[in-house]
Amino acid sequence: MKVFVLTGAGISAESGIPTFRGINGLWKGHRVEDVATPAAFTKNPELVHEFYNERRRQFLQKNIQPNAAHFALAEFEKTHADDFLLVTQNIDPLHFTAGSRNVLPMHGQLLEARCTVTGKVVPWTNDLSVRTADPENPHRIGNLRPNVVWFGEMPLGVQRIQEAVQNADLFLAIGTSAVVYPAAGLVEQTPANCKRVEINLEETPKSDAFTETIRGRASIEVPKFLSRLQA
Ligand code: BJW
Repeated sequence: MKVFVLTGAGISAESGIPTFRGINGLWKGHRVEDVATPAAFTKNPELVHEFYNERRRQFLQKNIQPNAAHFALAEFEKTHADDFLLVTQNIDPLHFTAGSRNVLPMHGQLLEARCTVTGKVVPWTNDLSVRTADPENPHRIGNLRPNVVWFGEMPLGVQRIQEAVQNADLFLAIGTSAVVYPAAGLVEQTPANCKRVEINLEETPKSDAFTETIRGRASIEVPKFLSRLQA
């Protein structure tokens, strides 16, 4: 069975990381759409750096840990290693911390920085600012940005994602609002005979495209669904 899993902010909500479009989905009065763009970074890089610095610091707090949904996916992968792809829109490290291996973070990772001149990506756990020096070229100042994908930028691994989704036997979407493309459109690219399952607290604009919708918390419903699948 070829398994394709797509995760969004909802899977990390119970680990203490706020979702984007929930009740507390605003950051200091800004919508994510107004901060997570190349134009916002050009216009006000300090504001954008501050947004990501706060989130990076949060990701590094000891109390931010994977929950039962992350762990259940990592365990499931062990028995489906060859036919399993976990595409996450999340920039947090929780799937990796939980032990998942075949993970494709399509919107990048916040614990990495990228040089805007060379494109080189390096692990990064400190704050960034317009005064940050590139550790490899200390004379280069202010060229590092968070290695994340903003609106209008190309998500990572799109070709691999499309190939996998077009061959999937099971497509499982967990905790994503299905409003941001191309992730939102993936369910519609699955083969006709693919089992398509959505796990979310709420209905989404794509719920009708699924063959099964499970309403509930990821930490409860993901382990339950995966153990039902293996039974
Ligand atoms: C729970 C739960 C619990 C809570 N248990 N559930 C087609 C149509 C219209 C527009 C476009 C289009 N194609 C492209 C666009 C433009 C744009 C776009 O989609 N705009 C829309 C807003 C309309 N897309 C892009 O620009 C993308 N690039 C692109 O398309 O390039 C061209 C291309 C062409 C062809 C092929 C391929 C590419 C780039 C998008 C980049 C998005 N970046 C962000 C920021 C990343 C960095 C950061 O984190 O700051 O990614 S935006 C933000 O939204 C972040 C997320 O990954 C993404 C999705 O959010 P997500 O994960 O769904 O979170 P929420 O908060 O929205 O939802 C949480 C859900 O969980 C809710 O449903 C809750 O109910 C649920 N939940 N607790 C279960 N405990």
